[in-house]
Amino acid sequence: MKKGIFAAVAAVGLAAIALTGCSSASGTSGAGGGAKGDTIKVGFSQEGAESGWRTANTKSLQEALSADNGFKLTFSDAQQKQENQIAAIRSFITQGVDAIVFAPVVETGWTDVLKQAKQAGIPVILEDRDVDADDQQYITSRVGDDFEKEGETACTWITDNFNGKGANMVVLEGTAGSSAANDRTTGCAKAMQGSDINILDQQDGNFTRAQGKTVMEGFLQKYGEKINVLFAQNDDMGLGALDAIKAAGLTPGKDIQIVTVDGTHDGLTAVANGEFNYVVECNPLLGDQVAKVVKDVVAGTSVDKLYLAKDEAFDQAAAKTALPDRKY
Ligand code: GYE
Repeated sequence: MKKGIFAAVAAVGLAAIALTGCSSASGTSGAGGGAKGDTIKVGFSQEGAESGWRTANTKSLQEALSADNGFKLTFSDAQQKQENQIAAIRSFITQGVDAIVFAPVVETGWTDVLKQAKQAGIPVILEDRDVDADDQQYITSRVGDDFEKEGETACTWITDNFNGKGANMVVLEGTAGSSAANDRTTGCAKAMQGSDINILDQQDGNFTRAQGKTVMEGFLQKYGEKINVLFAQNDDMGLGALDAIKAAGLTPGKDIQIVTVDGTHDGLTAVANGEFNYVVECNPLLGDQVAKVVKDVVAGTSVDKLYLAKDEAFDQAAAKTALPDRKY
């Protein structure tokens, strides 16, 4: 991991929650192991496998939470279903893992299972998406990206290029109820305030190529050539939309300009080719920072409540420069 990628954000009054029963060799209430030198048992509940971003994120965590690095990892893919994540976390609690790492598919509805983890003395570390304010009290730390800032950066590019022209925009939103989608929508709205850009439509494309394509087909049938600009809340939905736009006889990047979030290899390739116009990065390589937080927590060392990755943004020239070294 390159130095300086993460900025710890120490919120006032949000010092790391005191963890009891997690750092002793015998453990208490089912939280066994974890003393210095012991293998650390981690349960990781990943929310799905819907995008290129997610593939890179899963790989990064699996590599960092490896046996060589002192971990025994139990991995579970919830296929974007909250009930699967709740079941996985319950099973981690029963297994008596030392720590739970969790990428929540949506923001709300976790209170019961998070309370159970806390009662069992098992720390929960979020990676990627956030839970809502009520449930944050049960979380030891979060390692992720600043989704609101990403949405604001994306839509600032749109206002810089389209404000004052009476332009029409459509939005492919990420999974309904996810913090990634909610916060990108909030950030975008901030940037759009006071502009004359008209949002024709915004719909959930669930962060997948297939749904991005289907929803864009619907937009094109309804609004056709009226659409000037598309904000896709991830690369994959934007890439799916490319097919729909081409099939409608329009040229992506020209007839309809496209801004996305993630900055995967496929996304940056589309910017370099001129099919996307601008991509805001969301770094998925969170594994090393997560592994460090887990080790510190299990050892009883205090950690920050939030570690945010630094994200860049790419126009065509920047994408061409970045592509040869792109890791995901
Ligand atoms: O942007 C998208 C993925 O939660 C930040 O989820 C993540 C988002 C990412 O499916 O591609």
